[in-house]
Amino acid sequence: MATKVIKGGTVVTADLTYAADVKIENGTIIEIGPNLSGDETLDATGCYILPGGIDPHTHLEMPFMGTYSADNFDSGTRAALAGGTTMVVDFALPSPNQSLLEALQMWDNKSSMAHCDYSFHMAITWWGEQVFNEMETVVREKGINTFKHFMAYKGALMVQDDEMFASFQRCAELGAMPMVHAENGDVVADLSAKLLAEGNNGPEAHAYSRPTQVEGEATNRAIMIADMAGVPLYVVHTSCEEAHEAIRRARQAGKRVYGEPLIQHLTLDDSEYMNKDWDHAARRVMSPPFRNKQHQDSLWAGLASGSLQVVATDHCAFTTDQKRYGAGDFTKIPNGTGGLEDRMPMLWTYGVNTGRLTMNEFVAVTSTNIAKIMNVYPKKGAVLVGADADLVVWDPEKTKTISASSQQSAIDYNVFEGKTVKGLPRFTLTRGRVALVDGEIKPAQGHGKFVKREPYPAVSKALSTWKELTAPRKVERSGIPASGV
Ligand code: DUC
Ligand code: ZN
Ligand code: ZN
Ligand code: ZN
Repeated sequence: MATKVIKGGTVVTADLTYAADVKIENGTIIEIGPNLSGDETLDATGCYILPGGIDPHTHLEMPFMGTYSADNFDSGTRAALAGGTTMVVDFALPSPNQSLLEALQMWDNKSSMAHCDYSFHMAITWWGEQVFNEMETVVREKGINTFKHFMAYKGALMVQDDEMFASFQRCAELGAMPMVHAENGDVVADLSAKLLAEGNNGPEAHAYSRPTQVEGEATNRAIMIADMAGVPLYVVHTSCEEAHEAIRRARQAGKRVYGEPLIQHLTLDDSEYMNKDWDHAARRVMSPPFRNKQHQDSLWAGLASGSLQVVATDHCAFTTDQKRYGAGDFTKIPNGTGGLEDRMPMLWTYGVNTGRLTMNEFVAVTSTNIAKIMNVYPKKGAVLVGADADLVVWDPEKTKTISASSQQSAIDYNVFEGKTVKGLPRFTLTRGRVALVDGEIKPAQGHGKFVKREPYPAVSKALSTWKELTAPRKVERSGIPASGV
């Protein structure tokens, strides 16, 4: 097998920075050290060699709000590679009463176009004996160890607290981890109806309908339910201090709770919704909505101090025409924004270049932490001998101005339009294959492979049955002497 050497660069990992060459064979890192040579050389002079980014939160070709998100696994993974991301994790989303395995098959079909590696989280969008049983197959045979729960989108994706509690307990015994979209869906539905009745039908009302308390309440509730189920918890798109505070407090109390701010929430604020141009504001409608500067500061502080662990995108891109489904009724604007191509350069520019994050913290929050959380470290998220050669040769001097006219994403705008970034990939490698050279994509549809993720050490001993879960049973009493027992 031909070998490649990345030469003359500085390796930056979550914990170390050192000068070394990196040698690759057969998609794997085989040697790291000085003065290496191989059949092919990639010049990394003046550059950092980082583990490829992992975006654990994307929605590619997702059926949602009467349409499909516009980026599929082709354009989505091209966007990822263009920005230095070498693995995406998407959400398989069963429709009501659909089998989890059938939904997984659908996502499996869509992902055959992927240019980089990928994995899936399974969403629990309804509850019943079939879901309970299929969860075991999903974990033990399909290699998926995370289950997403929507606490919002009432009447569509939302699950009730009792369903969440049951599913979390099932996760615990399977060695899987629940994830939550934490917003109180009942309150959102109520506020939305009131705003519409008052004649507030524009995109700014979307933000009014989802205040930070809605997120703080749901985050606290999910944390407590996870604690009662005895399972860790991953909170997606943490956007505000109320949610961050709940996560911080839980972690301080020894609970394994993780928080994931998005690059959009870190760098864009709620003034975007006040733009007089309807399209401008609607293009930025996502849930949770953008917040004010104080909340942004809280998220940056969380990343620096370790109370928040991951930066993702929730990449869920809709064209302007799709956004216009919500003209006259903000509740019908498809929720979602893009970010896959821009996450790493934006975080470097606004995090590392400003001194808010060290380079090692940058690697931790874009790659290594989530690889560990999802149990795929060190295959992914590492620059180590034996790890997949998912690597980025990062040029800290390279600049560009973000523009929809030059992006990989299929949509007609970019929420970061006009922002100048400094720090971009010179090369992106996916399992040793050079997929980006100086801004130019070398596409290889179908190169991407599904990455299996093994269960975490199970929290409880034996698997329960549906009958046991639903039968009347003795509830653990916390220290209160029970009379007559
Ligand atoms: N939020 C979005 O903005 N889009 C997709 C789903 C979600 O939770
Ligand atoms: Zn969400
Ligand atoms: Zn505009
Ligand atoms: Zn999402």
